[in-house]
Amino acid sequence: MNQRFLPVPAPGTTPVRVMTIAGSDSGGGAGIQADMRTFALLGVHGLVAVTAVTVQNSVGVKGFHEVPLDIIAGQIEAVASDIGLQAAKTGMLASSAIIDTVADVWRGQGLSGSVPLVVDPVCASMHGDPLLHPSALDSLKHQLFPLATLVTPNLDEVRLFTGIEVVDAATQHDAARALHGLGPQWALVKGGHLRTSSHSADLLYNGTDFFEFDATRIDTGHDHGAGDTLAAATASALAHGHSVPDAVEFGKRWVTECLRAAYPLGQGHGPVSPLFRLSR
Ligand code: PXL
Repeated sequence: MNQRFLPVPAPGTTPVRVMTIAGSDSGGGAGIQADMRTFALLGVHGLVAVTAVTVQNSVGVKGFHEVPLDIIAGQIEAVASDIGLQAAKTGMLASSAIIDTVADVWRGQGLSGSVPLVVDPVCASMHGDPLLHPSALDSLKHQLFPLATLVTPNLDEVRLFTGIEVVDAATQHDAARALHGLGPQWALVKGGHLRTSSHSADLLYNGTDFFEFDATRIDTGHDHGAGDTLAAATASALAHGHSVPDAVEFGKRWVTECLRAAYPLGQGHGPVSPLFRLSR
């Protein structure tokens, strides 16, 4: 799929809808805010289920408040039963109880198997601040991964879920097999953090075939929200009916452009930026 953008809806027509089930970032660069930026600039309508409200800036996450379970379930049910959606992605889910709730509602609303679900298994911020209780790893693995069309862990998350330390192409393949064994239809092992090796491609696997995506490494100190943006753009392409390999290729191209356009913000790490799409 050699496409930079998705079809833009004509004014007054209802766009394709994509839901994010994720945490809010007060700094506006990651989480729900990153997803909504990408959704808007790709011309899809973003739907939101807020799971947690983080208190953070460019330097770190100072804390977070979890949204009550009935409100999380209610948000998903309200929009699924009325507005409808063509894809969804999950980000920060914070706790085992929230993960179980999201999985229950996903099945209960009949979305499982009919609406593509990208699970970005967010465990910590780029500063290393925890965004998921360690006790919730098992819930992600056992409740949500089996419902996922695609899981998109980074290498730290790969280690937490599979115990595999990815150091080269061989261990990256092992990790993709192990992740796929946890139940998602597709597993993407992002090589972006493999800084010690010349090998940094992303590897996608569906139990039969491997697809490799070359990484154009953009060296920027401002990559806050990169994982969220990749997952949001991939989900948007899935919502338009693209295959998983095509959607991942599209998402990678999009996040690479957003990394190129990343900007400084505050005293710490700035966000990747889909705002480049607005320049003519
Ligand atoms: O980029 C991962 C992420 C996801 N969601 C929220 C975050 C972060 C990183 O800080 O704050 C709410």
